[in-house]
Amino acid sequence: RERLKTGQIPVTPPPTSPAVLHRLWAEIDKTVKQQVTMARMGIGECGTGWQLFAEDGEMKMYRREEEIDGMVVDPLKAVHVVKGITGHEVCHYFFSPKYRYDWETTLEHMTVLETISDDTLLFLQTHKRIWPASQREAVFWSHMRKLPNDQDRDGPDMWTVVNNSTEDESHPANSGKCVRIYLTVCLLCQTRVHPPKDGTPITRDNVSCKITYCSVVNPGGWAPASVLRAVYKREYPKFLKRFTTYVTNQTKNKPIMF
Ligand code: 18C
Repeated sequence: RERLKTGQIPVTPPPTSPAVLHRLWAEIDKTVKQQVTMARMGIGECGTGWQLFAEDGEMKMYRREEEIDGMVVDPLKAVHVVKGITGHEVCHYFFSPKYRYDWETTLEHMTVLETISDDTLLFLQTHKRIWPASQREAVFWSHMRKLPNDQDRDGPDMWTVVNNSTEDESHPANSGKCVRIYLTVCLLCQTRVHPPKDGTPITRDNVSCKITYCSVVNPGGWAPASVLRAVYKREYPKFLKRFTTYVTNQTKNKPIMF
C-alpha cells in the first residue's frame, strides 16, 4: 500500500489495473495525482486572479485570463452541486464513449484509438468548426479512478476522470485540415448522503453530488482571442448544465450506483 505523509491524498489505483503495464502509465498516474490535488483546492487556495464568469443556481464558473504567445489558454474551474446523482454515475457517463455523442455538443467525430484498460482509453476527437478559425481536433488519454474518501471513512468513495493530450504516432499533429488542440481536463466528484431520519432506505432524494470541473485548452494555433473567449463563456456553462441534466435523466429510474 501507498505510504502517506500527513495531508497527502491516497490516489493509488488497485495494483491489479492492467494499465500499469502501458507506456503512458507513469505520465497518467502523475497527471491524475496532480490534477486531483489541484481540483480539491478551493478557488481561494489555488492562486489569484480567478473571476466568476457564469453562475446559475448551484453552478459557479471561474476563469483566469492567461495567454501563451498571444494565444488564449485561460484556465477554467467550475463547481456544481446536483441532487439525485452520485459521483460514480457522473464519472461513468463522462468517461464512457457510448454516451459521448448524447451530451457533447461541440463534437463532430470521436474514435477510440486504443483501449488501454477498462478505466483508460485513448481518444481522437474532431470538434465543430467555428468561423473564421480552422477546425480543431484532439488526441488524449482518458482515465477514470475511484479515490478513497479521506474525510469520511464510511462515506461513499470519490471518483475522478482525467483527460490529457498526448501524441499518437499514427495521427501526427497538424497533418490534415484540423489544428491540434491541447487539453487537460479533470472532473472530480464527491457524493453526499443525507440519510432519512426515520431509518428508511436511502433513495435518490437522499443523495447529491459535488462536481468540480477544471480545464485548460490550448487552441494550438491562431484563433481570435475575442471569439475564443466568447465561445468558452457560452459553451462551458452549456456543457455542464446539459451533461448533468443528461446524467439525471439517464439514472432516475435505475438503482443508485455508489
Ligand atoms: O471536457 C469535455 N469534454 C470531454 C469529452 O469530449 C473532453 C474534451 C474536451 C474538448 C474541449 C475543446 C473543444 C474545442 C472545440 C472547439 C469549439 C467548438 C464549439 C462549437 C460551437 C457550435 O475533455 C467538455 C468540453 C466542453 C467544451 C467547451 C468548449 C471549450 C472551448 C475552448 C476553446 C478551444 C479552442 C477553439 C478554437 C477556435 C476558436 C475560435
